[in-house]
Amino acid sequence: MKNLDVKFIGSFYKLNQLPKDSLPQIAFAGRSNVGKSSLLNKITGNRKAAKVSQTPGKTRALNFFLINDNFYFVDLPGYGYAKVSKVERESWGQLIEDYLVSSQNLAGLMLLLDCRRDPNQEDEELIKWISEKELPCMAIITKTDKITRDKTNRKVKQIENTYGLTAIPFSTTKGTGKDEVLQAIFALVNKKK
Ligand SMILES: Nc1nc2c(ncn2[C@@H]2O[C@H](COP(=O)(O)OP(=O)(O)O)[C@@H](O)[C@H]2O)c(=O)[nH]1
Ligand SMILES: [Mg+2]
Repeated sequence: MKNLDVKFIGSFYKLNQLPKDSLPQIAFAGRSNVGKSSLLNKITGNRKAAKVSQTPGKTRALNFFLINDNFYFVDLPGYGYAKVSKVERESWGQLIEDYLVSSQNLAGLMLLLDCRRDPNQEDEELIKWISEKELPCMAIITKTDKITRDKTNRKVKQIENTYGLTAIPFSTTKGTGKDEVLQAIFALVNKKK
C-alpha cells in the first residue's frame, strides 16, 4: 500500500478544542511502550506522527493527524506509566473517557496490546467504554516478532474469545499486519461516512 499523507493538526487537552468538522476519527490507545508510535510510523510510512507523539507534553494530549485529507488519526495518551502520579493518571483517564464517550465522529478504536502481556485494568476500561457506545473496537497484538507463531495464534484467539474483539497480529520489525490494519481502518472510515 502507498504511504498515507499525514498532516499534524494539533495537541488538545480539552474536548472543546477539538476540530469541529465531521470527518471520521480513528483512535489509537494502549499502555505506554506498547509500540503505538512505531505502529503509527509503520502504517503511515511517515515519521511525523510518531515524532509529534513523543514530544514531551504532547504525550498527555489527544494528538490529531489528518490522513489523506479525509479522516483523522487520534493518538490517545499512553497509560500505565509507572512514574506518573495517581492524580495525573486519573486526569488522563478522564480525558480519554470523555473523548470516547462524547465524540460524534469516532469511527472506531484500535487498542494495542503487547503480545507478551495480559490486558490490564485500563485496557479493559477502554473496551468497556467503547462497547457501551456500541462503537467498533479492534485489538492489535504488537511485537509478535518476540514470540513464536504458535504463541501468537493462541494470543489472538485468547483476546478474541475473552473480549469478543477482532485481533490483528502486528510487528514493526517484520512488517506483519500492516495491510490488515490499514484495511480495517479504511473499512471503519467508509462505514462511518
Ligand atoms: N521487537 C519489537 N519491538 C518493537 C516493536 N514495536 C515497537 N517496539 C519497541 O518497543 C519500544 C516502545 O515503542 P514505542 O513505539 O515508542 O511505544 P509507545 O510508547 O507505545 O509509543 C521501542 O523500543 C520500540 O523499538 C515491534 O513490533 N517489535
Ligand atoms: Mg509513543
